[in-house]
Amino acid sequence: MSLLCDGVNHCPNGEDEIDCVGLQCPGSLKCHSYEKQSICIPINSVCDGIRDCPLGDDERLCNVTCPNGCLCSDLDFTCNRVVNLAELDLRVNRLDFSHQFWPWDGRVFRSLLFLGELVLKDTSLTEVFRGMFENLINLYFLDLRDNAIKTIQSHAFKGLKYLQILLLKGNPLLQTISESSFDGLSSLVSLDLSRKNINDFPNDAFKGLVALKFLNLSYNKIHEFNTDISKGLDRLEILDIRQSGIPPKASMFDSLTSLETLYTDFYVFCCLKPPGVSRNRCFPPEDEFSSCKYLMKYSVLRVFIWIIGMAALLGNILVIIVRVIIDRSNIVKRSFPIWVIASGSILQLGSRQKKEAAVARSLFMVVLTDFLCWFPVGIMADVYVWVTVFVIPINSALNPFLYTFSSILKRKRYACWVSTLYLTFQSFTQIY
Ligand SMILES: [Ca+2]
Repeated sequence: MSLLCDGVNHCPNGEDEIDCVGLQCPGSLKCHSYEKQSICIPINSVCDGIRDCPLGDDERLCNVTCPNGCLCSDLDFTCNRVVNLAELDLRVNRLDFSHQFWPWDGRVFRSLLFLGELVLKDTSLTEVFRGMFENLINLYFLDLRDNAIKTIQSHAFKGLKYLQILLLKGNPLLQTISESSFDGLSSLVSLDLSRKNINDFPNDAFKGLVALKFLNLSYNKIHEFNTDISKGLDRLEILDIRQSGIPPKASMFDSLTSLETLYTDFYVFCCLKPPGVSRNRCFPPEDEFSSCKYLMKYSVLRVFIWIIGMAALLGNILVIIVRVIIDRSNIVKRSFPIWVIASGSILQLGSRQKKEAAVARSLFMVVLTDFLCWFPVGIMADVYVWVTVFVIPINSALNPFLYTFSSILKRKRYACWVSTLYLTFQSFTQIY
């Protein structure tokens, strides 16, 4: 009774704080107001068997029996063992069966009209079956965390029209959501289905969630999310599908007319966002490399990314093979300053130096192509996708050809020229 008119909402809808203006009861009990009457009764009238308050508040919490194995604070029961539901005080407000193995053999909770909070955390629950809680019509808080739930049957939460908070975290085995699983939860505001093993949603999985504002589907293995599944989520404002496995699909968000914030892994989802989601409320945000206009439109770009990327990869692998396995003996010291190359003094070097100068010219070409590829990027305000796809990767694709393979070709030409000279010399000696 001391919680009445104490400035804190203890009842789900704050009934304990209604019509409290001017009601001061120093040293006595404040009754629930009735027909706008403010009534105080003496403390010795509490639990005296006589109904003094108009609504009987003074006799309500009397003779509460605390079940064996439970700790009770008024009508808040925390039980350390399984109790017989039939023996529970029907006026119980809060039940906590955390960490107890509950015999979940298909039984339904008996009618507990005053039960507002039910905690079934870590109870080895494997399935939420149809109508399991339907007699708990005033339940507003249900905690099912850290269980082994694999399936939520259809209409599992039937009758819980005042349920505002449903906690399902820590159920990694959950993979089956049935049709109309959440039907009836017309007051539920937030639903967190993250970090489960959910593969699929039937078309009306979210049917009845008319007040839902936040839906978290991240870290799942969902194959599809379409307008049929999201139909009915008219008031959804925040959707999180990061690492959910959901592929992008045209018009996938069309039925989410109130959506304001969207969390995804790729910017491509932001190209499909409904108009209510502003650019700065779609994540990840757009950057220089993400563009709906280009990446979505031209599949040829994606093909060329692969071709140029594979050319660069193969070229560099061949260079490693040539240099390390075949041409190990030819790895000589070829370090000299680039300014020597650029100065043009290479023309005046000796024969051995001329050989090195040829290598230096290859190096110079490498530096030049690096410069030409990156120079446009440096001066452009925005890096467009065409530059990203074609110009920058050319740099890494060209290097092995400019440096290693050109020197191999030159060496082959040199060997060919020497053998021709030798054959010519031999034929001369045979004639004379
Ligand atoms: Ca009384």
